[in-house]
Amino acid sequence: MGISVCYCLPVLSADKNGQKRPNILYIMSDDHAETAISAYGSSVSRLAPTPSIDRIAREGALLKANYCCNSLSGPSRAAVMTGLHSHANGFMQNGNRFDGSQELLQKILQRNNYQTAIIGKWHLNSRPTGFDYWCILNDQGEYYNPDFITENDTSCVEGYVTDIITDKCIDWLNHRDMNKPFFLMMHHKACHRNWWPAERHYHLYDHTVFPVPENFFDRYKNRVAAQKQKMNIYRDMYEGHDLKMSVSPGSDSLRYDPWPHLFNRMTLEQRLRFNANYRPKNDSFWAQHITNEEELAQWKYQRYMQEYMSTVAAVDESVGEMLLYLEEQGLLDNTIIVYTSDQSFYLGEHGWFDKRFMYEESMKMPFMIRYPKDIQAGTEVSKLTQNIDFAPTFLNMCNIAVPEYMQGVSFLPLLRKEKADYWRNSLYYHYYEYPGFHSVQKHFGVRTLRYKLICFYEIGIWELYDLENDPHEMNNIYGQPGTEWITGELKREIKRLQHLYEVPEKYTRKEK
Ligand code: SGN
Ligand code: CA
Repeated sequence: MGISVCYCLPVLSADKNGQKRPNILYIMSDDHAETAISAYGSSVSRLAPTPSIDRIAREGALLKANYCCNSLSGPSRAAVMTGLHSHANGFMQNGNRFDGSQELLQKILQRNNYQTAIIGKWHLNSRPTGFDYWCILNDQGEYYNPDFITENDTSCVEGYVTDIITDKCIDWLNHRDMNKPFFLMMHHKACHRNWWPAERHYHLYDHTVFPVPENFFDRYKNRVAAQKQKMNIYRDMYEGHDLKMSVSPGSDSLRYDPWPHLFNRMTLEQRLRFNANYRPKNDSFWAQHITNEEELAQWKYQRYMQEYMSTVAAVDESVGEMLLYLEEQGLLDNTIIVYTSDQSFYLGEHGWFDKRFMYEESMKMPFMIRYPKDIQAGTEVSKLTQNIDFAPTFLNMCNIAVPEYMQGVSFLPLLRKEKADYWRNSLYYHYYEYPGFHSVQKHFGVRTLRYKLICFYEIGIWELYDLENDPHEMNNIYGQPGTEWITGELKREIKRLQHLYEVPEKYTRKEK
């Protein structure tokens, strides 16, 4: 790729017109489903609202068609920091080692006098670069008493991970250089598997019955790759590790726990409170003598949702705390505040948890942004945006030139509700992690405003969805009479995008 880096001369905290540069607070959680954020208005989120996260959208903009380019933690984080698709930034699947020597959003901001920091999940297997301060979780991190790694040491901090990250962020803000604008990436571990709630939320959703998605009992007709996955709530969740189910009535031992070290990290008191919470719940499960598979699947779904939404509750409190802090410090309006997640997540749609597929629930990325100077309260953006656009957008908002090599495009005009007839009508997606966790085949595809064409290229399977008539992607119409024209158009569009983004030949595949 012809990379021409646009280096901007370091200037003080004002741009060349003397305008004060905004701070950026970028809050990103992990695996937070769009349907679990009440600003997006789902029936699930109405039962478990997220008022603080919603406030960002209400006082700013809500992106309604924002997507990631590769629905997995490491690849999404790499795309955000580089403005590049996975093949171009080199981080294609979890476990890769991120090349921190390349140009990055935080480095450009640093050269423009920003003070930069990242606190929380990193998950890129190399040491962070471009940050004045970093304090990261070890790999996925732990919910209770997690280890934090800094430039100088690794230390275990007692407490609940979401709360600790919040405290660390506020502490860093309190001790920052007040003469410089800041860029803080606050990366929560929650609501990632295995969904351990904070103790104060142990009983939050005990009596909530979450609506079961209409395609919960999907049998994956005409969808070979979907048949092959291993992310089914009923079949693939670990009953101990994920669902905290006990081996028998009256027992505190969990049915199957492949990672006992997570429990071993707990203090005796934490462990006792954990047992005091789960034992009666598990005993009540045993007393129901559920033997029917469908009923058991529904029970597991409720347990999953109660746990998952409880971890969301702590994230929402954390966002509330950060907003309050900025308000008290008089920083609210001069700070670009973002809430997003590395990808969205399945909450029982198709019977699943996890992500990875190019289907809507996992390709989506919730995104809201508040910055009154550029964004009117209550703005909604429905054009197609993607995580590779974040870096260009932030630079644009800070009045810093966007490097030409970035593949993303600033969506600031959309946030400002400017006319943008030139805006893209399609998005490129590419998932690479196979074989791997949850057995999702490698695939690439294109999403337009109405259609989605996916190619599982190692098994030679194509899928075509008409999202207007089939929003839940249950009916693969690839190869059906009447779809020839649109299929041809979409295949040409995939080729155009692969050419535009310079996807190496080895990652594309000619039609079977
Ligand atoms: C862990 C999870 C998987 C998950 C991956 C990737 N298992 O391995 O379910 O798909 O992370 O998630 S766990 O039981 O160890 O939590 S990602 O968000 O980091 O990409
Ligand atoms: Ca994730």
